[in-house]
Amino acid sequence: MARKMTRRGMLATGAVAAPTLAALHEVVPHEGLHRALAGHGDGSAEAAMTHGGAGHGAMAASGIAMHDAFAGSVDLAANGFDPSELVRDFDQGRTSRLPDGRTLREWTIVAEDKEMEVAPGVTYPAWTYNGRIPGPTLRARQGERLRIRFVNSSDHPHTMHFHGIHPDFMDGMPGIGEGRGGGIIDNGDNFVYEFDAEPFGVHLYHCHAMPLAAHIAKGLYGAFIIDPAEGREPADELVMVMNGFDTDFDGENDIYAVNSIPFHYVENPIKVKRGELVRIYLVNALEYDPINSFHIHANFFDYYPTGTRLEPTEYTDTIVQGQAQRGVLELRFPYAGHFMFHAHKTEFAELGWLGFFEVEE
Ligand SMILES: [Cu+2]
Repeated sequence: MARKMTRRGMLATGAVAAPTLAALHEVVPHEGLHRALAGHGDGSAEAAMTHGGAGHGAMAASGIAMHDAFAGSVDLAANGFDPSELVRDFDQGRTSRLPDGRTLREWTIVAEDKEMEVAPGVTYPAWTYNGRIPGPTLRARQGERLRIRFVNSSDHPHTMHFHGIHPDFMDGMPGIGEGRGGGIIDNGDNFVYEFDAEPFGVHLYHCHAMPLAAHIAKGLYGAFIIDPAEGREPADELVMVMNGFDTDFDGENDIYAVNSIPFHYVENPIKVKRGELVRIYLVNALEYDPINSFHIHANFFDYYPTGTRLEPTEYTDTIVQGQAQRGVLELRFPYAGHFMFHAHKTEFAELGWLGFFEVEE
């Protein structure tokens, strides 16, 4: 393979003959795409760009074509989590009553190193919360007292940094609170984070050890939902954490997904009922790329940024999120059938951030 090609170039020329992602890496130098985008591409890259490989019209076809390049399946059992279950898995912890009548909600979160198959045949030395990526979707109600016992069983120091409102030494920030047992949590140590559930909305937690980008990219993040005190309208609720993996450690992502496994929801569409309210808690945990996005085909949704207000700010089919931005999407599907959703960034979709809803009667 003498000619340098981009990932996109391979799609446009049909050069992908269902190799594994690892093989794909050997023939698709990472810098190729970025050189092409910067105007330094070679002939094949430029040809690919001008022949519509990146066009929106080619999205579905190219996304599916790229899906073929990920042929095979990931050993979900070995990974220890299935995105089809994770998408509706909300961890309410265990509750008890405090003397003042408030609810105390508690979890135990263990950081551990784990080899993870992030695409067929591609293993990744991940760092996880409770053995999964994203970590458990922690769910509480506004005003409750939350207690998270964090155990660091990884070989590296980590923290849990929650987005929310709390005292400084509960912030999981290295250099703040070590005198009270907090701050950076060394391997083998543990710490109890405790604070009130405020404000309601969809938030996230992640490790804040340095170097920050590496600690997040390795898998240490999860969704953190605080329901309004009065609750929300009953709905079929889903959690989608947009993420990716830099499998060759060059500071750029090689695969993209919601809930970690590229194209998982193409092979296993998310089943929903026609006419039923669907609520998506969407979180962008993607490291290295400045923006991510979500687009639904043939439908529109109400969007509640950060989920902190009960009135939507937008009725749309596409939203953009920077890292750590998140929001609540509400929609109903008026038609039965298959409806695609994906990052409205072609490169991300082609490299795994693409799925389907299967709407049933
Ligand atoms: Cu960490």
